[in-house]
Amino acid sequence: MSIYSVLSDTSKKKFVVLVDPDKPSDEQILEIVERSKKVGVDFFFVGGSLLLTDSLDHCIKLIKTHCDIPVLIFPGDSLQISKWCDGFLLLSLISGRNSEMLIGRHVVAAPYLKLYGNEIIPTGYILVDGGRQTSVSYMSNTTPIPHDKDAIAMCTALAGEMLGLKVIYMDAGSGAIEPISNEMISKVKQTISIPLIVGGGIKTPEKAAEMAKAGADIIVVGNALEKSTEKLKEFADAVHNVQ
Ligand code: 1GP
Repeated sequence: MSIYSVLSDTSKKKFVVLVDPDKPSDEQILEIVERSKKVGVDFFFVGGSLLLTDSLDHCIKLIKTHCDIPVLIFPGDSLQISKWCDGFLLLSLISGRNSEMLIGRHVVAAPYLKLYGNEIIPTGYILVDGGRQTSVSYMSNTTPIPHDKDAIAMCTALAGEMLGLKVIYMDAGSGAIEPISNEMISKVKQTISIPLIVGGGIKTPEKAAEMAKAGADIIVVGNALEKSTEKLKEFADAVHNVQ
């Protein structure tokens, strides 16, 4: 079964754990994997705005040798490519006007992605202001959509769908103070017919459930689980229990 066919089955909400390959030790990664298996985490996203080590391959292989949960690369730049992943979110940063992030880096990455045979998920990536400048907005040299400008987010997502992108990922950025509002999620969801991934600054299972209820098909959590995976089950259950 292709990754996209699972991603696009919006009949059941999905929960994703984001792993920054630089940060956790092998022991921590294995702990995340063991807990994730028990609670039915749907995917791992692996990547970061700026990696300081060449840990990407190692991290993906470690996860994959210990579980069957699909691993998708959520790339911070065109260096974050691996033949070991199950899928690759080919992000076009459609909230920005930096041509490198819209198409430039993709040109560099494309031959490697073809060589490795990764399943490509063409993704409309939309950054939304989460109350402070995040690594991703700084590194991508783009301005996020203002937090309360729902109409801009709706039209951006719609244009992404019309261009043929297969999923929309709305992100307040890792460690955002304010996650994306339920109103914006709900309006974007009503505007598009492709799956909607939402992440950035989601600190509690209750918030994750609220955002899934508002219309997010897939919820991504990174930071809140980095120091401790204690709440992983609560997060996964909170999202999975939303009808
Ligand atoms: C960031 O959406 C992800 O790109 C996750 O954000 O680390 O704040 O959970 P957090």
